Parts: sequence; structure tokens; C-alpha cells
Amino acid sequence: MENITAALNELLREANELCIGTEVVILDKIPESIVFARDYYAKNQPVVIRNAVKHWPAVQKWNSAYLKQVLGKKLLDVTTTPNGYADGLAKQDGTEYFVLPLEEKMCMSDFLQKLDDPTGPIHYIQKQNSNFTTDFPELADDINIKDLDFAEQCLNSPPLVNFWMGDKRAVTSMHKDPFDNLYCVISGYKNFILLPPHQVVNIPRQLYPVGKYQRHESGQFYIEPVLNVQSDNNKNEPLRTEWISIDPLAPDFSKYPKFANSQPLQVRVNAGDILFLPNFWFHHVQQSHKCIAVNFWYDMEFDSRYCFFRMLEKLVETKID
Ligand SMILES: O=C(O)CCC(=O)C(=O)O
Repeated sequence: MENITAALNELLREANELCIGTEVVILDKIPESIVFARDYYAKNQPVVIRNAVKHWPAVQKWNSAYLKQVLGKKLLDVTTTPNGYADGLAKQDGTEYFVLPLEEKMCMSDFLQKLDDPTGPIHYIQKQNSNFTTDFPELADDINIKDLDFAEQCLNSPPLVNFWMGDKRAVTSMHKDPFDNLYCVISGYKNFILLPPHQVVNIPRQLYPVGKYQRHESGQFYIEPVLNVQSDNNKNEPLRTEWISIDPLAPDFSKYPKFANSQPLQVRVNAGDILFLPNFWFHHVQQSHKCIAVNFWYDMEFDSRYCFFRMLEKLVETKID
């Protein structure tokens, strides 16, 4: 056990000293493909490229008036929560759930109007199913995927393309994805808190019952448990999922002391910038009001790095202190 603890400490120290550093690298122009491949993709390093898509018509055009004109009456999928956390932890009657958002259909004009109400529930267009491609064809010509060719040789095309727009109170809680991500901010800004995959050693995780927000007729939200309908053995038991227990905005170090060693990186991505976020980097995201973003998710490679991560994940499940 002592050996394993020493090895994990060595991993954290070396990874931080040799390859992670204390800040996200910022570039002021799109790198050549070979430079992107060598310095960022191959090293699993995030990088922000300032003003890389500033020339996209979207950056000039996509304001409330334009969206209302082009999409005003169109019904869209919008997530609604009482607290801004559309996939996050919340307590009800002493039970802590991983809670999915209420999904509502509303037209763009109503959505924009609701964003102007700072007191109501919190709305976010954040359907992560390539919704830009399926739901927003009217906006397709305002971006140019050819500008992402610098990364094409490294990434598995075609990507899923997602559209994000919401309230400044909407927060994406800490998680990781099995995708390499080119995240383009179109309007406003996003604040990212990032942790490299090996920090799984310091990030507390737990299985939580899954719930989904619903509303009473009065408008009051409640959490409805989601049952496990797939497994014959556990039918009618709550579905459970693993989620990260810590909120990096208010970390409870007395409960999770190891998180104090995690050294998160923070970066603001402004309108016209691209963040390259490699797969399995943990991320937590906040935004300015009515921030709009389009991101491109490329299937990750399940290579030796993935196998190493899985091994590490299993090792720390054994609760080594
Ligand atoms: O913009 C957000 O709120 C979350 C983005 C995210 O989690 C992602 O692109 O993987």
C-alpha cells in the first residue's frame, strides 16, 4: 500500500512539473497542423487560440434580435432547473441525487424573454446530441468548419456539433467526456476550471441515485427519482450513476482533503476564441449572460492513455490515503 501511495504521489508531482504547469497555454493565432499535433494533441494539453474564429459571421450576427428574427417561432429543446445545475448534485429529503434537468420545448422568442427574467428558473440550451446540426440549420452558414482543419489530422471526424446558450446562473458541474473538444465561443465568455485526467487521484467520486427535475402546478420544482428499468435484477430500484462529489467553486476540504492538492487550471474563453480540450480532462464551466458557443466533439481514441487512466481510476477506488 505504501508503495502505491508513493507511486501516486510521484505521478502527481512529475505530471505537474513536466507537462501540466500552472496555466493554460494561450496562442494568438491558429497553429500549423504539425505544431498542433506535436505540442498539444500528442501531449494531451489544452490550449486556447485567441480570435481564431472571430471572423465567423456568427460572431457579428448572433445577438438576441437576430436569433429572434431567424428562429423566433421555432420550437427548441431547453433545459430548466431551479439552481442552474443541469447535470449536477442536489439534495431532497436528506438524499443527494445526481439530477437531470427538466426538458421543455419553447420557441426562441420565449427563451430569450425568459433569459431576461433574473428571478425565474434557469434556462439553458445545452442538448448535447449534435443539436446545432439538427436544430439550427438556419445558422449553419454563419460558421465555417474548414477553419478547424488545423486539427483535422489528429481528430476523428465527423464531429458532433452542439449549440449552447443560456443564463449566467447556469453552471456545468465538474465532469469529463470521451471526446476531444474544440470549443468555440461566439458571444460573451465562458470560464473553465480544468483538471488533467491523472487528477482522478484527488477528485472524489461516488455513486448517486439519479433524479430528474419536475414541477408542481404551483411551479415549485421537485426531484423525481429515476428507476432502473433496464436491469431485471434491480427493477424498480433507483438508477445509480457515478458523479464527482466536489464543487470546485466551494470545495469542502474537510470532507475531501485530497482535492486541496489538485491544482486546477482556470481560463476564460472569449468570443472568437477556441479552446482545445483533450478527452478525459475534467472541466467545470460558467458563463456570461446569454453567452453563445458552438462546440465540436470528436470521438476519442481508446488507446494506451485510456488504459492507463482506467487503471488509475481502479487503483484509487481502493481508497488509498
Ligand atoms: O458550456 C458548457 O456549459 C459545458 C461545455 C462542456 O461540458 C463540454 O463542451 O464538454
